[in-house]
Amino acid sequence: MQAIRDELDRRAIQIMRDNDRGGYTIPTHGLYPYQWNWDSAFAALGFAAFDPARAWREIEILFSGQWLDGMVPHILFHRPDPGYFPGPDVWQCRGPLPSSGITQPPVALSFARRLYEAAPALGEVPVRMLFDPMRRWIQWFLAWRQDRGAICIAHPWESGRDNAADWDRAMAAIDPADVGSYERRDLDHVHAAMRPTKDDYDRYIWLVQRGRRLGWHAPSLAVDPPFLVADPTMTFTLMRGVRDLIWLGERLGLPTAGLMHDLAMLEQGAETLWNPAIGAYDSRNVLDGAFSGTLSNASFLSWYGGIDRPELARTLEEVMAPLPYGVPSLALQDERFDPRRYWRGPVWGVLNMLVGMGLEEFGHPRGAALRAMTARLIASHGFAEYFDPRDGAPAGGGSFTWTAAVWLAWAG
Ligand code: 9WN
Repeated sequence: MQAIRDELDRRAIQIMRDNDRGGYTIPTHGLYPYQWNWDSAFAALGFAAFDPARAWREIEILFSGQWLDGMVPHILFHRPDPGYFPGPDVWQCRGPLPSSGITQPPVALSFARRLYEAAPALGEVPVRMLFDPMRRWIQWFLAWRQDRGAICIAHPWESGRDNAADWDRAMAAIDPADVGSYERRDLDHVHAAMRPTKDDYDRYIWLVQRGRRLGWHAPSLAVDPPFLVADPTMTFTLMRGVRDLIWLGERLGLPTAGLMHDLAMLEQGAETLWNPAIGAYDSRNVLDGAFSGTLSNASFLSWYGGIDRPELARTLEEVMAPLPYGVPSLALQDERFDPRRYWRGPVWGVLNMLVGMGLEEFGHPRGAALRAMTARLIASHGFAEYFDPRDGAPAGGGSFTWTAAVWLAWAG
């Protein structure tokens, strides 16, 4: 058993090294050749297991792309690569580095605390350096992505759960007739049945074209937004990030004024995402006020955010019961469940980890069970991007950084 573990450790470390581009890590060769925001944060946790200084470098480079208004982009295009669409020429953003014009779930805030806790002497300087940039990112979320205290996405890619069923109705309200022609590159790497559809992509690109037309200027983008959905992923990862930043500030004597108030607001915001009809947290379309009625893996992030909810534990039991490898991106019971299509059914190591870590912190036995299931999944099916939740068949890209990181930081 120990020999198998050691071999998996070795393979995970090798994947992280192969995907290292010198200070930042790509998610996987070919399909995703740039630095992605939340992937990088997971990468940092993976590096922390064998190279803590390299772990901090990952986060520092991520923040080197922060915009003047505080946003930390979802992709940093350090070196042009024609293998990914849409690249920097399509986004046309004007941050300090070529980047996309939207953000991603701010797990980097919380993982900075984990890195610090693992090696306080090494972490003190980076935390002091990153503290104000981290606060400014939080303020950006509250200024430009907040509705009734919940945190919203202005593009499905912001949630990190691109084609989740959560956005179906909100996406259907967009008419992308004038999107023009474009060439997808993802289908060169992964079978179309495992990726978002053309209808999805037309809308993704149409939203990028709108942002570009408005110069990615936050106040202009906020006028009559065509897509705005309050999302449990964003709300709970930011809530957790604020808690962890308060912890770091108190530990190092850095200014935390205002953060307690932000936290209280996010806790109220989370209440607006509780959908009694499904007994779980749900996405809420800000434009028409309607819940999406979707049991996703993000529905169970409240423990990670710091909120325990007994009714939610019961719903989690029902969602996990029929499946062997953890929390699916869409419940099997949902008629839209599609076991290989990306965020519409497959199980993802990263989401299993966030849900599981939260449960473990509250002492729920399901947390340890989820960790064991994730370990079994990776040990038997490798370091894929995501997996079929029924039999664990690997799907999407292979040799994936965040799956390696989940093994090193949590499951293994
Ligand atoms: C768009 C890199 C990213 C992840 C997202 C995942 C996927 C991109 C894509 O890959 O999104 O951002 O092109 O499909 O949905 O969570 O960060 O791994």
